[in-house]
Amino acid sequence: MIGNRVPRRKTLPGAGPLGRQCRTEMEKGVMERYREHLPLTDKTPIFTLGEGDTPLVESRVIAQMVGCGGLYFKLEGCNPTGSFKDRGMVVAVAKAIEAGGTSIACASTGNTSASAAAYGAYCGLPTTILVPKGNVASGKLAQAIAYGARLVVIDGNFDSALEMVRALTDKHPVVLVNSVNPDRLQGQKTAAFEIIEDLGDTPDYLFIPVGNAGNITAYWMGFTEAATSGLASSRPRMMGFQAEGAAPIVRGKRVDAPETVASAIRVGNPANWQPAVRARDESGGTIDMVSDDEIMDAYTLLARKEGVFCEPSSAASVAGLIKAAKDGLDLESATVVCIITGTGLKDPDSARRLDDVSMEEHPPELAALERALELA
Ligand code: AN7
Repeated sequence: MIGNRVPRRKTLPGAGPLGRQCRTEMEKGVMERYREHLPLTDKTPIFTLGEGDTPLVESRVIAQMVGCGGLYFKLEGCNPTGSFKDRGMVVAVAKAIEAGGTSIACASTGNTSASAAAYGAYCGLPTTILVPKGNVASGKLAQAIAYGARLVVIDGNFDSALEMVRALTDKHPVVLVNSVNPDRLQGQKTAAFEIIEDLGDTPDYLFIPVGNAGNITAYWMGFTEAATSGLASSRPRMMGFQAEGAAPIVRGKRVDAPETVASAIRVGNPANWQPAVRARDESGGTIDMVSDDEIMDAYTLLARKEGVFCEPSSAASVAGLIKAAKDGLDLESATVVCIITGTGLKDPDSARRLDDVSMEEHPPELAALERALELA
């Protein structure tokens, strides 16, 4: 099969936010497309930067490795700022404007801040972001700077930055757009609808990285609503994965000094801890952990064998799948989706640290190049 995109059920093009006909679902954006499933009113401003409608790509190599009948990657890095955060941010910012908000703020391991900064810029809302010192991938910082956000570096970890921004927004008229804001999760749940539309029904398993635990909570909400409304016949088992050095849910207690190469999920006290545990238990799934080595192995495998370049945190879903298969999970007749939460371009330094990279220098002469490539 050359075109390995799953055929999407045909949906007739309708009018988008600008009142014109849209060629694609992506042009409509998450709010227009899923209007009746979201907490939108006549007063909610509807706009889009082109979020949602991300590809579901079939695996060739990893599917075989883990003995899986049907394995798909949901490429959330294809969202406008390169991560899944845009689905929720567009709704959170629209609701903030509807409520009369004039500025927004968040704490972030990087992707939330990039997304807030983009939608803040689009809507003309001053955006303040608090990031932990020294632990945000360079692409994400570049985005915050380019979009013109007020960037505050906190000499502490993500958990202390979140505490601070919660206190700040409690006290001042600034809207908090972290995933403790319920509108964020409402927007993020739309990814579950897309998976069901693409596959025709719910998958058997959903593998997903867990940091602050908002996304696993949002997917579970989406799958639950889809099953209740008859869009899907059942709900998947939710398989969440934390990094070993930042695995409070797995260990059952907060981690004061979380540490992992997967900086996006370097979280010691997840805000959505309890809802994530409910998603795990109600679905008959698991929340487990993977080591940094397992994460980087999956990261390399995804890029080199599947053509999917993601950031290390995103690879935690696939590392989790490989681990579960090794531990004996039988996936032969299962349909499995791994959420690839963010693009690899967010974190170029992680790619450059791969130690087996061959880079050589030659003079600009064909003969020298041919010798080097053993073609002459
Ligand atoms: C690529 O940006 O928490 O479990 O502040 O960026 O919903 O937190 C990012 C999280 C997975 C974990 N993959 O999602 C932030 C932030 C990527 C991420 C997660 C994040 P949650």
